[in-house]
Amino acid sequence: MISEAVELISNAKRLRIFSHHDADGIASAAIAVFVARRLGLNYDVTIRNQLTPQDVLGGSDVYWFNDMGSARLKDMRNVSGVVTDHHNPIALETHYTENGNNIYQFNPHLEGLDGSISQSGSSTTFLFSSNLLPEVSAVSHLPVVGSVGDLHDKKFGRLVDTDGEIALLAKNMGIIDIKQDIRYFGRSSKSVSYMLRFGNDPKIRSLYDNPRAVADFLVEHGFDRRDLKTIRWIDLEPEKREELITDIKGILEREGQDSSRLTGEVYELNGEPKSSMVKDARDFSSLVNATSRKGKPDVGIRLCLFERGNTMTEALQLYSDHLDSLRNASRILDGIEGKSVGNVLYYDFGNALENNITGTIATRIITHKKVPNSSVIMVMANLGSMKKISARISLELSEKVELSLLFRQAASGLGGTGGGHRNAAGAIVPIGKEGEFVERVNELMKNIST
Ligand SMILES: [Mn+2]
Repeated sequence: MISEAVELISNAKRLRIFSHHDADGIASAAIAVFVARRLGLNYDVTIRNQLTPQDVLGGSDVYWFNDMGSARLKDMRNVSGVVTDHHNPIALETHYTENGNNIYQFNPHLEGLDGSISQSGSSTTFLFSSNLLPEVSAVSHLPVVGSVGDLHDKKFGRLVDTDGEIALLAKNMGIIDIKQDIRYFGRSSKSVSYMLRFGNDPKIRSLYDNPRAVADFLVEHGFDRRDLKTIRWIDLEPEKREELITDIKGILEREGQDSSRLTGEVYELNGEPKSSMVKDARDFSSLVNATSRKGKPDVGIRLCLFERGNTMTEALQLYSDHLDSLRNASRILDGIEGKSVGNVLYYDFGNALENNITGTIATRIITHKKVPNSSVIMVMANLGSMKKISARISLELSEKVELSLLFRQAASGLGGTGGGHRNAAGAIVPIGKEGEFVERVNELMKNIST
């Protein structure tokens, strides 16, 4: 199967690369672009939140869908190409030939792996690409960026299975460094005080969202008050990091929390100077993600493929704009009442939220608000005549529930579509049907827990 798929791409007169709009998708697109360039193919790239009906109609070109496509196989017509995805697939064939299609599908779910932990979209693209072009290992940092962007390191405190193996390859290639360190977000992009204030896995109860307590803690550890806003984790000497980690673990234990989650594997890009805001792979992924959310995914792709200078300047501006959007959304969120139907807690922003950050906001709510482990968090926004819905559930609940299947089931019959992962899913339904969608999800949840 792989050799047929390799042949199909290699011989493409025109290659149409499609990819998802998050960091994992952009990293995947960058890998595909790297391959297409090296093979001298004529190609173009389209970044989508969701594939349009037009995208799946096929034609004489060869298609390569990345970090998306598996949920839409049954909508495809006369498509010749490859799907490298890790979202829950709607058809389990590696060679999908219904409806005039000639599609090779590579997806960890077909190998018995959990696509939400073991193998990201960019890892899937990378794995397939290594058959097309061995030199693709030169961009083996990209699956690491994509995997941490999709939070694949969250459950075990490190990347595992295929994602972990590719990280090791990137390390052996000298492209990334793997370290044991604090796992809070922002090692190279935020101040230490920001990290301790908003670090949430685990939350330091006495410091969480408590700037004064954080400042006192850091001053006690020899920090100058004037540096608190600027000094980053990555600027600290190893001994200082050790000292802080030991003391934070002590606090966590006194607070009765699992301190082992504080540290784990972190990934640094060797090509970035230490002063870089995106030395840390997770910080890099959030920058790449921001370029795409702000409508400039090409900037993210170029960053992935080592362009710096003006590209970096533009990316940093987009990142700052993206943070403004998120701050705005948080403000609106504070003024909006979540509505509950059984275990579903949902927030409908209508037109008040950019519809490409519903997932980001859902992640924020489940991470930062006090919500029960049994809740399904949904964030909704208008998308033309449709309602875009993004949902998150806790890792605990996702042991029992495959949210993507539940969303697919709830949306079908309402004139909508749904899909995604075990713990993070999305749906689009016609405006006016969202109430019914919530009811259906709640009913389906009941069947599972009883
Ligand atoms: Mn992905």
